[in-house]
Amino acid sequence: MKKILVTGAVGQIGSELTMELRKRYGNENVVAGFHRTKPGETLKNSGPCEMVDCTNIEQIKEVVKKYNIDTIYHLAAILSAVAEAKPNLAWKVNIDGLYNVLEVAREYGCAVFTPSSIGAFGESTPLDNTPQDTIQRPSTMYGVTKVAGELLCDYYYKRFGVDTRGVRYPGIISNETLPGGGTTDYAVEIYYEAIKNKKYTCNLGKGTYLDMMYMPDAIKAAIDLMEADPAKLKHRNAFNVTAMSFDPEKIAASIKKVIPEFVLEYNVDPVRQAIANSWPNSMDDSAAREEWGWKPEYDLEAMTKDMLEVLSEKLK
Ligand code: VAH
Repeated sequence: MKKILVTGAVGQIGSELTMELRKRYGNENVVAGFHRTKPGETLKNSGPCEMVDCTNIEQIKEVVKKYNIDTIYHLAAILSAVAEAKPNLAWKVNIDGLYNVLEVAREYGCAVFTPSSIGAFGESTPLDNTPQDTIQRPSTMYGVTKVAGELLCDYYYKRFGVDTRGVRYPGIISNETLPGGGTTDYAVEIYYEAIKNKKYTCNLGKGTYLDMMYMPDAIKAAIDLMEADPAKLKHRNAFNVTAMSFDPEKIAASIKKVIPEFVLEYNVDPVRQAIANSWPNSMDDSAAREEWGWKPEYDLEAMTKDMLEVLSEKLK
């Protein structure tokens, strides 16, 4: 049976990924690694939790040895907007933290899942139908750490045989844990505000198209890739995966079909807008579809229906 460590397990993706992994592999076989934010009741009461600061290699080693870990889902990271405000911290967590995880994986024979992002592209990348293999000259510290992370994971596979795999996630929308400091956070906040106030002031401008995905598909992508037949993987650490592409107007229109009185306004954040402008409008994810059967289940309408149903209950 797999023995899994999830770093960043209290984050937006990590919190739901940990619960799904516990459902599939058994609660006691999935360790929730946390650092600054302590785990909530759900994570604490459903399986083992351990303090894992990914910038402290000894802490990673201790947990890997204590639980005989064979697979690490490394989700601990500083997201794009926070990374622009704190570039040194972003390098320390996103690169030194990844390096530590890969070194421990090399020493103890663990497979490693590390997400990259649409943030790994820049303005010189073809922004429409962005190819799997193309120019990557990001202009953000987040993007620099994501490109370097992709290359580091490739190196550990080729040089040391570490089973490293990863995807380039788009913006992820979810209704459990709020995202922490990303450029795509608006696409989560808009649903909460639609329920609470029937109005939302968006910090990205009209016509800002970005790839997006609903959390159930994001979790499916991570687990399906880690379960995929390695013989079929031509790429490994940076599969483009997407489910939809929309701008604030489009997501507002889908909300208005359920809440007709919803009003969208704008107050553009120049930092987030500059980051978003350097990211693809839409990615080509054919390599993931061909090499390990990637296929999202949720489109914008299905995601909006589910988000508004779940949040209507949650925010009662
Ligand atoms: C961010 N949500 O906005 C993250 C993600 C593609 C976006 O990397 O930084």
